[in-house]
Amino acid sequence: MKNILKVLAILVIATNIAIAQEDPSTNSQKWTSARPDGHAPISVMGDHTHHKGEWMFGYKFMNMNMEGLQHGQDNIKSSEVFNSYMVAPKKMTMQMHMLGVMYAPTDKLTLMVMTSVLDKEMDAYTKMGMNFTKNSSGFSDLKISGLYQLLNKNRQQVHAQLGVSIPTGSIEEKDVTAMSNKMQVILPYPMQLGSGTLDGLIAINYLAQSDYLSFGTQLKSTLRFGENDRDYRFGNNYTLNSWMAYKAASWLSMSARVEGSITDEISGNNSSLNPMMIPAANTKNSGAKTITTGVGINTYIPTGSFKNLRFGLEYAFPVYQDVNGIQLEKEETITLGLQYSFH
Ligand SMILES: [Cu+2]
Repeated sequence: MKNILKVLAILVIATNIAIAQEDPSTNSQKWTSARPDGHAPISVMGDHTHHKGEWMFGYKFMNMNMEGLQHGQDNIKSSEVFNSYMVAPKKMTMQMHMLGVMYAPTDKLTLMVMTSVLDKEMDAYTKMGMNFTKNSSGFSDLKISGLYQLLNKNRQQVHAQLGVSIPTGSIEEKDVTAMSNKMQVILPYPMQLGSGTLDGLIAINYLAQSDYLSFGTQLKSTLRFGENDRDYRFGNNYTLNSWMAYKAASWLSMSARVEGSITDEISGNNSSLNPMMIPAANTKNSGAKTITTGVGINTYIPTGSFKNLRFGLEYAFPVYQDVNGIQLEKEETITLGLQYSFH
């Protein structure tokens, strides 16, 4: 993990030097979003701001896969799970449809609202080898944020995000399992759709660009307070996300991204869940430290009647994961999205 952080630090410094040296005559210019890499890789949220009076509508689709078992940093066999639990998870997929609206009442302030629909599926099996599938789907939490521009000069921008996540997502998702005698029972923590708590979102972004390169970094945290109606609270999350992009044409850029993320353990517990049933029903098997990398493309229409229409695609995969207790292992995440902005 240390080596990866070192590589990341060197990349950050090298890009900044490259950007600073490339064209000194443009140093007085402002940072601009009017280019394909004017937006971050499509998986990143809150990476850009808008000009006064500008609207943006966006749709993103994310597909995340998890498969195989992990204990801390190590892969384990199901027999290790069955020593302590009745059921072992096999794989889980999460699909997310996100709809977002952005509006800038001033050049300094951009407002952002995002709602999403989740579709989760977990395959698991009992010690006796009986396979079964659990599903949950519906709206997740509603996120409302303000993005405030703190600096925009020398082709660099700094902006902060302050927001709230309103618990519109259900924490009462139920399904029939192999162990529930055909009854609907409450599903484990990762299968729920919302946090059930009012959460704070806070982030700071730094963006820089030159004629052909751009760089961005975002430090973000999701801070959760209190306890939900089921007497628990998901762990806080802290993320450092950095990306670089190369503008290959006026309409196309290619990006690379590295994200370090820490999620704390769940506190409290839902007393309707049996913590001996499946690892995901036990709060000690929650939270992780991960490093994820991603490669992607952005396209942008710079002129004509579809001006400011964007498409982005990113493929991301973990290069390091250290989970608390026993959890499913993260595999790839694919994100794609369309964004359209207008005055
Ligand atoms: Cu936008």
